[in-house]
Amino acid sequence: MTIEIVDVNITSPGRNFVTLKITTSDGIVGLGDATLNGRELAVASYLSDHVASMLIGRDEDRIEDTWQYLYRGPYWRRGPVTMAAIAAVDMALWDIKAKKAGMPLYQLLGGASREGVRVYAHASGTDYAALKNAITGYEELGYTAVRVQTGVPGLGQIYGVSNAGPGVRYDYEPAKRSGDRPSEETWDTRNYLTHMPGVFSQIREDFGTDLRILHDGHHRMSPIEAARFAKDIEPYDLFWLEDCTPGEDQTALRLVRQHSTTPLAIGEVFNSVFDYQTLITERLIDYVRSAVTHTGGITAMKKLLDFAAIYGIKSGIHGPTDISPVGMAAALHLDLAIHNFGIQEYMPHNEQTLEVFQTSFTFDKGFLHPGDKPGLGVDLDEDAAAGHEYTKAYLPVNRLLDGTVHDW
Ligand code: CS2
Ligand code: MG
Repeated sequence: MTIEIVDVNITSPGRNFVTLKITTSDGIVGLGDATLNGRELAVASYLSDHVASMLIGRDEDRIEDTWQYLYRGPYWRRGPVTMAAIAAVDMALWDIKAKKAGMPLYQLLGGASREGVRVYAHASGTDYAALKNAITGYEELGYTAVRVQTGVPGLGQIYGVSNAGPGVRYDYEPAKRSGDRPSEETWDTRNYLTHMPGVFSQIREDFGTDLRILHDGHHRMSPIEAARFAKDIEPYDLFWLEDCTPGEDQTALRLVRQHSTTPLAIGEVFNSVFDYQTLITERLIDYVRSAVTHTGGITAMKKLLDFAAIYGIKSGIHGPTDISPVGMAAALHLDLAIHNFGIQEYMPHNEQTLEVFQTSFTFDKGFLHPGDKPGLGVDLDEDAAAGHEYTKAYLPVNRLLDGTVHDW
């Protein structure tokens, strides 16, 4: 059998998603997530204009060869657009292979190493009262781990904080439909460094020591600021401090490690194992944060996580709402199968999205399972998808109080 049809689907049920659909000569369909928040059309074009035609007629079973063909063939290497496109093809071919085998993908990856996948939710609030309300809400839903983000005195809307009032879903969509220019937010690291340790102290006082607390620094601190912050929050026993510095400066983490045992997670903006080489071989991180969608797919992610396992480093796969349910399913199948699983991020998609993408996920007491349908276990309703037209949306640009552009 061979690859016969390659379609790129763009839909926007509340936010933009790009999905690759591959159909074999026997009519078997595979799906791959190609969503890159804010640059969706770049990946869609890479697939439509440069990849689709070269896949037609290829043997769909030759997943590794196709991966190498798409990685080495174009000559130009790596980058978020290229690796998201390769990831989509790879996910779709694994989806097809598992469907042909009549089993859920995790079985092809070595079978289940655990009964379920522990997930963490995004708890946020503009102030501590709203944050406490969100944490309480997620604990009542059965979550055992929450990421906590809160407003910082003196600053307006900042990263990761939902403005939803008490009693509503606590999530948020970071990409804003703001026309041709991104929205802008302001930031002050000093206010943040001063404010946050008290927030973690209050959370431990209100929720005790069992709850796994995660926090995302979102690339904003300098190495010495990150070292001070990781040291200051050490008493509050975080499960991880994420993206404390811009991750591409890999050796910056040496300074943080010298001052703190707070576990570190990095990598959601990475797209290749080479982005991690120093971080992993020097044990500068504890969790690998990449998304399957942004790192070349299941083939590449499994190799990356096996490399990390040699150094005692675990998975913490990226799973915000800008990873589609297809990309989330790929993560869950890997999470279930690998030995060095850490935790899985889970921002539940909205109802509109779940009408477009039908998943077989089940949630029970803080653990998620991808289900046992053959393949990834996700179906794409193209009629429902057609009802949600692409709308340009960008992630905000961040500026310091003096106007200097800063990491968002
Ligand atoms: C965040 C993401 O989930 C996270 O850890 O860093 O929500 C990130 O802001 C978005 O994926 C950007 O599109
Ligand atoms: Mg993050």
